[in-house]
Amino acid sequence: MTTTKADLKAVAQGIRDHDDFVISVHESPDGDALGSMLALKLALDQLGKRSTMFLPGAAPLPFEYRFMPLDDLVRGEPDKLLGRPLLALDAANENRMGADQRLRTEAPFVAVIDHHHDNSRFGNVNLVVAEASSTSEVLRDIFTELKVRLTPEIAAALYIALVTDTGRFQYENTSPKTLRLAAELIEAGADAHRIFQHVYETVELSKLKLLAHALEHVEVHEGGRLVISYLERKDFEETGASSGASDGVVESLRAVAGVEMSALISEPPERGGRRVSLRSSRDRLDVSEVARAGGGGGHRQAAGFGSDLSIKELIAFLRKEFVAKTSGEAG
Ligand SMILES: [Mn+2]
Repeated sequence: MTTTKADLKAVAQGIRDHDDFVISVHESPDGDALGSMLALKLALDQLGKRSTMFLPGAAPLPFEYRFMPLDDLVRGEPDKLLGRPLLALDAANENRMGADQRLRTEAPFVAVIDHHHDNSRFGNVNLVVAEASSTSEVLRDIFTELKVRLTPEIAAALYIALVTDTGRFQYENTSPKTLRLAAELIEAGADAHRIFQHVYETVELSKLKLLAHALEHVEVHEGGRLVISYLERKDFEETGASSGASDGVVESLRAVAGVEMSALISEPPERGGRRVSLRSSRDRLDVSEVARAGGGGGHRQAAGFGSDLSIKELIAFLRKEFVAKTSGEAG
């Protein structure tokens, strides 16, 4: 039995053996984090198991995900949830789960379910499938193991995760398995067009204005191979945008011809410090290495880290790292 197959069995058994779970995901949650969390909650309901969805911090959810049925989501301090078994989704390491580590340290059992290749495997059982497009794709296999029926609600939650983490099925992580899963979810009742309208065509004007600020701040380095922009707290204030509204900016920068790495430095209005998001547009550059050098992590083509350095210092750091990672190559 391969490791992954054994890990799958172990995680499924851990879910069978426990009850009254906390399900949590990484800070600044994306569609995969939120969709996977909701799908797992609904699956546990179906299995007759109690669970509570928890998200660290108080920042509003990104606008495009507010249509999701997440009314039961608990925010803020985890005090009332301590001592319960923890199911950690889409989080490459324990620090991604927020500064307060007690949910993990006081849990009698921790299961990590993820697809980040650099996952630190911080659970008692860990199912980390680096080839999977998304955590939702990993969850689908767990559901099969646990004989969870794909209801339209579970299918929709998994589909939201799948479509967003694959860049609408265009990123490198999109495999035949991904597309077969998408078809299966639509057959099970996920309304792909309605989800598209909610996630991609319900944009707040403040988000577009924030993008305009980011485009004004664009800096081009290394002959156009590195593009960096930044959003200061005042950019969020002037546009009225929340921190989630900066999602997607770094992908817009990557799309520029000749760009090998794009970076966005932002000052999230809801908390202190700065956040750096990185994207690469080619195979040879692994931006998760740059992110790790900054104290974070992620995927080869999408990664990030938090920092207290100034914007100027961060730009210098990114330039140095980029040159170090790409030197020695022709062209
Ligand atoms: Mn993910």
